[in-house]
Amino acid sequence: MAPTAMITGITGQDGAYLARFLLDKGYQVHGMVRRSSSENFERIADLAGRITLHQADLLDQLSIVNLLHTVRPREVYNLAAQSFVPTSWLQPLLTGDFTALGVTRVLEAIRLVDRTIRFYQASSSEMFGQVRTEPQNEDTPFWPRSPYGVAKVYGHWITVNYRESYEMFCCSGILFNHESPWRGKEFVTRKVTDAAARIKLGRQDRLKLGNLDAMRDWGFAGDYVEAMWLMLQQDQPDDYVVATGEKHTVRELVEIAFARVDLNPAQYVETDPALLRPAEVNHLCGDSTKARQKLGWRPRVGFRELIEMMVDADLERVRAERH
Ligand code: NAP
Ligand code: G4F
Repeated sequence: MAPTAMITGITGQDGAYLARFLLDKGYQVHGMVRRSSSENFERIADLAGRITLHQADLLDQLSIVNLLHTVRPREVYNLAAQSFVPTSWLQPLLTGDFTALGVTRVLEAIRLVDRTIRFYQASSSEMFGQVRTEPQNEDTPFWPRSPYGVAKVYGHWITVNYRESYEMFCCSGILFNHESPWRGKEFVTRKVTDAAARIKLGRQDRLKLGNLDAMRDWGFAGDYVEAMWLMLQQDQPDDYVVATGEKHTVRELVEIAFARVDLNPAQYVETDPALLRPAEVNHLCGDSTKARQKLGWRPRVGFRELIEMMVDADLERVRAERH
C-alpha cells in the first residue's frame, strides 16, 4: 500500500516542492491548511485531485489531533510556521505561538494518536544567529538573533526532547536558506529577482534593500525537500544540517540577477535604513558533511543557476501579467 504523508505548511514554498516530491515517490499526500477568507493555493493549484487538503491550525490542538485520527499518516512533515524574520519583531508572541508552541502541538497530537508516526521538524540556520564558528554543523551552539530564531530553537529542542522522552521517531532538519521561483516575494532573493524582471520590463523604477553585506548559504528548495524525506527513511531518528557550504553576499545576488537582464544595478538599487533589522545575522555558512555521508544527500543546483532560474521565471510571470 502507498505510504501516507501529512504536510503542515503545504501552501508554502517547501510544502509545494515536498508534495510533488512525495507524489513522485508514490505517496498519498495530505496537507493541512488554515482557514482563510480567500484561498492561497497558488503553489499547489496544479495538484488538485492528487492531494487531499484538510482544515486545521497550528494554534488549535484539537484540530491537529482530529486531523491525525482522520489521515493516519506514516510521516508528518511540520513545515508550517510564521517564517519571515522581520515580522517576528512586529509579532513576537504570535511567532512564538505558531513557530515554537505549534511544534509541541503537533508532537502532542502524534503522541496521543500514534507514536510510530515519523516526524520531521523544519528547523533553521537562523538558530545559529551570531555565529561563533564557521562553517556551522550539528554541534555548533545556537545564538538566535530574532524572535523567529528563538522560536525555532524551542522547536528544535522540543523535537529532540520528544525523541529522547518517548522514543518517538523525531528528526530536526537544520536547513540553511533555500529559494526557488516559488519563494515568497518578501524574502531577499525573490524580492531582487522580481525587481530585476519588473525593471527590465518597465514595470518598476527602483529597488530598495537593507544590508547588502549580509551573507547567506543559499540553495535550491527542490534539492532540500529530498533531504527532509531521506531523514525519515533512516533506521534511527537524528538531526542534520542541510546546506551548500558556499556563502554569498546580498550584493552578489543583486549583481547576478541584474546581469541576467543586462542591467547595471548601480542605476536602480538603493539602500534604505528602514530595511535594516534590529539585530542582524551577518553571515551563515553550513557544513552538511553528516547529511552527505549518512543520507547520501547533496545539492544539485548552484547559486548562479538558482538566481538565474528565479529571474527567468519572474520575467515570464511579469510578461504574463496584464498592465
Ligand atoms: P513559507 O513559504 O512561509 O510557508 C509557511 C507555511 O506555513 C504556509 O503554508 C503557511 O500557510 C503555513 N502556516 C503559517 N502559520 C500557520 C498556522 N497557524 N496554521 C497552519 N499553517 C500555517 O515557508 P517555507 O519557506 O516553505 O519554509 C517552510 C518551513 O521551513 C518553515 O517552518 C520555515 O520557518 C522553515 N525554514 C525555511 C527555510 C527557507 O530558507 N525557506 C530555511 C530554514 C527553515 P498560509 O499559506 O496559510 O500562510
Ligand atoms: O531573505 P531573508 O529575509 O532571509 P533570512 O532572514 O535569512 O531568513 C530565511 O532563511 C532562514 C534560514 O536561515 C529561514 F529560517 C527563514 O524562515 C527565512 O526563510 O534575508 C536574508 C538576508 C538578511 O541578512 C537580510 O538582512 O538579506 C538581508 N536583506 C537585505 N535587504 C534583506 C533585504 N532581506 C529582506 N527580506 N529584504 C530586504 O530588502
